[in-house]
Amino acid sequence: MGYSRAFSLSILLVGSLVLSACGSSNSSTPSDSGTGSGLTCPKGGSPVATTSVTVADFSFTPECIVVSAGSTVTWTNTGVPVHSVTSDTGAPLTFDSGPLGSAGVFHWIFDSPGTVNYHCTAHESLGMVGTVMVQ
Ligand SMILES: [Cu+2]
Repeated sequence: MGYSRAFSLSILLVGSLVLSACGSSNSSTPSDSGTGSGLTCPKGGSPVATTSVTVADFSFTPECIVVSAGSTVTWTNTGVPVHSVTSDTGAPLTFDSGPLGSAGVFHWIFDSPGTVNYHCTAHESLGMVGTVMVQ
């Protein structure tokens, strides 16, 4: 009984991955799925190769990272205000840290290549967004 549901979910994830390449509202989104050296972040520039992101000062630092498939990315709230790490609508996968208080830590494993945009639910309007590029 649970089988067909799980199967259709995985199809949905694959489909979303394709759509996500053009899902950003930024004017210049790289449509290249990212092979090797030429990765460009949604806001421009090259992604930083790291699996650790600091959540503080109403931003994610580094804002745009690149990891290899299978990596676990760790976000740590080093500030005081509560934030979240929440995948964008249309991202190839769905995650949500929920409220991440001071010293809070969130982990997520990125299994499949692609670009995952995320945001802080409370502060997206302040530009608190980030990107994980998975190779
Ligand atoms: Cu926030």
